Amino acid sequence: MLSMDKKSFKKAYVNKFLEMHGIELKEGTNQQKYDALGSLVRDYVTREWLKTNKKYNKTGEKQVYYFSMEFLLGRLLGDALLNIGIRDVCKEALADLSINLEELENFEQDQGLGNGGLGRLAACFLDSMASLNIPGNGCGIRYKYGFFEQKIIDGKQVEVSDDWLKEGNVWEKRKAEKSEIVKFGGEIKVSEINGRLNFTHVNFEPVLAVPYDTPIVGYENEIVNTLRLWSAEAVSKEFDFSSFSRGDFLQALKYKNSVESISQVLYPEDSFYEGKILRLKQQYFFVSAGVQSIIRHFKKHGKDIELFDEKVAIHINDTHPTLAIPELMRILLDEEGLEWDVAWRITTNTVSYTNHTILAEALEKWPVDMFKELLPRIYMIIEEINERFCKELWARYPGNWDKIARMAIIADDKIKMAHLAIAGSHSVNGVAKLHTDILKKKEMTDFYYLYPNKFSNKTNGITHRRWLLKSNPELTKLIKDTIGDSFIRHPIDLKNFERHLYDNVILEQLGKIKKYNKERLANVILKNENLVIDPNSIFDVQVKRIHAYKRQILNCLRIMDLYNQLIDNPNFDIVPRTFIFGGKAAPGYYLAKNTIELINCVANKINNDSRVNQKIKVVFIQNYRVSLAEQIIPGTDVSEQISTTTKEASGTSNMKFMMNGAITVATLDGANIEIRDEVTEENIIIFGLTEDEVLNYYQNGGYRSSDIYNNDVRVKRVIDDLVNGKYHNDKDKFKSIYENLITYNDEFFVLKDFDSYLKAQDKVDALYRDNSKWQRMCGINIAHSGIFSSDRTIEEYATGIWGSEVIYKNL
Ligand code: 26W
Repeated sequence: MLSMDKKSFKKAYVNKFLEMHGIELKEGTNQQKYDALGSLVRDYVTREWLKTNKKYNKTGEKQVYYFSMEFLLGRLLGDALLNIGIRDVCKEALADLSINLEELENFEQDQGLGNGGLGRLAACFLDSMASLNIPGNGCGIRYKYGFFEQKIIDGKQVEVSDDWLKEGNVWEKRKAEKSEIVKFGGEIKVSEINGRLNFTHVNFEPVLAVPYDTPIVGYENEIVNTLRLWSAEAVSKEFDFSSFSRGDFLQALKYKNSVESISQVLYPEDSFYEGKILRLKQQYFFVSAGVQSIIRHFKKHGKDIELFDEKVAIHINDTHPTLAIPELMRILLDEEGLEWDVAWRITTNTVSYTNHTILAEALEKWPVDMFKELLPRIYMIIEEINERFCKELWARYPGNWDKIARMAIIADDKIKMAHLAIAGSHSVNGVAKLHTDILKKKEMTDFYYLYPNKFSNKTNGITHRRWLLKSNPELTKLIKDTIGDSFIRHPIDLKNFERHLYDNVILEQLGKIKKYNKERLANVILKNENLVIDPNSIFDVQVKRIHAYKRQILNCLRIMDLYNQLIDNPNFDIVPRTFIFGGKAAPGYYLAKNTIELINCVANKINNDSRVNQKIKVVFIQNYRVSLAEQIIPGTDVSEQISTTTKEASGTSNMKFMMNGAITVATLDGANIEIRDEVTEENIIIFGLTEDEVLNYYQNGGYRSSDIYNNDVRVKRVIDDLVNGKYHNDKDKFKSIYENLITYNDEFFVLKDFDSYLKAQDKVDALYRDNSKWQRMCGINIAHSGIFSSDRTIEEYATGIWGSEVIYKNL
């Protein structure tokens, strides 16, 4: 923890400002003030960063490298201030200078290099590794353009590119001297030298991978770890082009553009695999650069390559970085000259893999022809891995061709990345108990029987530092004042809060804090959406990617039904509610975009109908992202976690909401089940089909959505409302939703769960009327959220998978 008083901070800040901008503080813009503050804090962090690296080099501790296509960090200033322990000093010092810290923080662009759950999980994990003193590094891509910015125009999503670097980025440090060369295309020349095959890559296209390092600050422990993101550049003129002809000027320009496109933009799909060659290039690009730099660092410190797996763990975040396996093999075989079996032992001991989805359409399968041409040597190695793996299968299941074909890494001219990831790693995990069970008994069952010991569950978590301490300081203070601050280092201690939930003063304070946060959120909505909402109404929130399986449509149909009821019966007594939605649709995902439009049309109709708009309102907040989530979640009463059971691997926003005292309305899916187990049935509202029912329908059929349409008048009415012009002049506007639910038999059981969902919502209404009961439920959720801190998750990875030495020197 940095010790710093207000006076010296003020002095340092004023100096920094002057030095950077050459003008006086009072003449500066807020952007300039932010830049100076960021730069000052970065300087403080840099000192500890250097110290940490020195310490790691000295102790030679095992290093973990978390490989991920996505890191969804959000803003860094507030986090860094909190973690180095000077947030309060800084806030007060700035206030003396008439500067509001929170206002300045808004000038930081979100680092939005991820789509959703998987990318944000990677960010929470980095924070927990640093805070638990685990030598953990991130490895990914420095996309020039992050996840697109969403604008809603005439109710429709419009995508705008996210030029997040335009004002500069004080947090990153370009390390040109640590660049690596990544080779694409070309041919492999095979020769024999001293009885050993030798592979030489010729005529390849070289790409320069330049690392940009970002500090990841641990919580008050003087540890600063590194996130290394790679940027693709053309190799310099000095590069030896003997094996690669750049030809004329136009050729050179073409080469430059093609190289730079590699780290140009993040793919905005998070559930749909689209075998694009550029994505394959991205994957090999960062994985190759990452593995090369790990080996270079390892050897620089004079270590024996055969002990590599004792000192290095590489974790792959879903299958996207699976090429780390053949890339490590390539280096160990071709550059280090190891025998296959030794290289394979080292590789599999080093690599571990997490699966994040069972959606079949998200599985990566690269076409052999495309792959071979782009990565000839890597393909040869995968072929060899496949051959040896199939031999192992043959020995185990002689004659069972079906099984072997099903499990092979290469089949039907495709490379199945999940199979390669399982065969080439020592550990495979799912992200919640239910998800892991489904992997074992369905999706990966053949592999589970082959390698039962490789499989384990690691339920996701969230960093309570960002999602409680930073985003909800008022609640944090109440908890601290009530149970002390041990929960900050041991989030499980939040349990001590439960004892106090029979104290009316505490309940009242909980209510006051929620109200305050709702007022703040109402202001954000007023500012961003120009809509007035009532902080006395229930804030009912569903914010996440828009996807059929997450069932925003179920939520929307329920609102349409409520609207019908209120019109039919003006005396219908409900607690006023504000329905808040947010989330982005993949640009090519028509149904998801249509869903956004429906929500906006329903909002427009309801909000302008004076018969109901004092009781219900609907808001779609544009451009949902990490920094907005931090403002929405503390001000939420009801958290909507309503995915079709079995489809949501875990979910993590469910954990953020509970930690901030919201009541969850949930299906028994993903981590919702574990939340229920923690808080008990009385403190969560569960509805919908069970796992067995869903799996049974998928396996044996028997569900007909039209039967429900014909038999439930409320369902019939809202479905008809989709296509009768009620919400849009163009009656065909929401035809895709109608067809999805009726013509195509409602793959995600929206209509099947409709009745049960309405009952769940009635329960919310009834419970909310009993204020102290409601506050107590909220308190119980907070008290039981500690287990969902990513510190718990990371401890499980560290001890169960990575073999890191977990040292809690600050406890
Ligand atoms: C190939 C395109 C693509 C890109 C990303 C397919 C799939 C993905 C991710 C695996 C999708 C994702 O973010 N999954 C989410 O991961 C979270 C963290 O484990 C879970 O909490 C969510 O339930 C899961 O949907």
